[in-house]
Amino acid sequence: MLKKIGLIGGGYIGGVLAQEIAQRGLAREIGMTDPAPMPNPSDPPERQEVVKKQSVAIGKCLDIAEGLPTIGRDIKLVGSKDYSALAGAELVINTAGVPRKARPDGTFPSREELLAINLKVTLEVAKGIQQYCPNAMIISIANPLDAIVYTLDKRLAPPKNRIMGMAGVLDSGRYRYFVAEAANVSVDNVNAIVLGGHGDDMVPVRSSCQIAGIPVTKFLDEETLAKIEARTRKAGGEVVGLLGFGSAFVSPAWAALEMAEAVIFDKRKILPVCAKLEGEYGVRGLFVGVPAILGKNGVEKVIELDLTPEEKAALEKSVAGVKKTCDEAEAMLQTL
Ligand code: TXD
Repeated sequence: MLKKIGLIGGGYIGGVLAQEIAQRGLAREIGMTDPAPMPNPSDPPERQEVVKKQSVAIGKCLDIAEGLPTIGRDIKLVGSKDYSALAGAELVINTAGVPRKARPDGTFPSREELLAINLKVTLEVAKGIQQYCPNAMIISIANPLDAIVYTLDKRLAPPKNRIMGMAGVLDSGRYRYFVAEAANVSVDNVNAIVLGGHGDDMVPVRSSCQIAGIPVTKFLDEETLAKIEARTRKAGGEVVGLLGFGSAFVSPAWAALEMAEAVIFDKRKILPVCAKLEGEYGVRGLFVGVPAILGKNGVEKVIELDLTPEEKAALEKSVAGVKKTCDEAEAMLQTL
């Protein structure tokens, strides 16, 4: 159990995180920060006064706190509109920013299209962490995932094992779920990993996908696997299109908590993590989804897989996409 976990952003994912951290007893204190709702300067002053007193973070914390006697947990919950609720956090999970949302015509933006708005938010987040919990381990979830982690790293420069992004556990979970469904076996039996950036070029690695230790190709034919891999790459968008109001939020929260638990309980669990690479997979200075051992020091070790030539080429393409978004982020940061 940690002394304190800080949650940056108290929206859909932040809400599930707080609820699950309380339920699982992962920390003695949860601090949640979110500026919402923000007064609109064009509203009448009376309305602005009302909004100033409202707070999603304080409200969600109070809601969960009032349920603690029912679930039998003694935990402290602190919410704030500024970043003060993060004070003393040993681990922070960042979800601050806007999610993808279906447009009226049913289309939706790519994760990369969120960059301009979420980059500004990320600069505030970095300041908040710097001020209130500069030594906290960081798990970042906000999109575009790889470029936001990269930006936090540029601003905060923590030891490279103490900052990571969550996407691979979710993307691999999606891959595993689709394989389990098609093969009609337990999700527990399916082992699979998705590498690369958290975009539509992510790389589901068929050569390391197994059912109870047996290669997946023994169970599913080429056509089925190709369809599953294509669906995995677009799985985030599938949920965005269905929900209409935003993006997936329960599965991403559970995925981040699998990472958090590996750290909190020093499990040394191998999970796909968006980690800073310094030569592994031929990549330097970028955050990319790769398998890594997660333990009390965060990213303890990046594991290099033997990939087929096709998988290697797919990973190179995905990394090129990550680099492009990070270069765009760098250029935008000059203007902010
Ligand atoms: O696999 C993954 N990494 C992801 C990432 C899977 C699904 C969703 N993913 C991304 O997570 C998504 O594209 C978003 O960028 C984040 C958060 O998604 P969520 O669904 O929780 O979005 P919400 O409900 O809009 O919550 C975001 C909250 C919202 O309440 C804002 O008021 C708040 O962030 N926000 C801020 N919090 C702190 N500090 C600042 N500056 C701030 N600005 C907005």
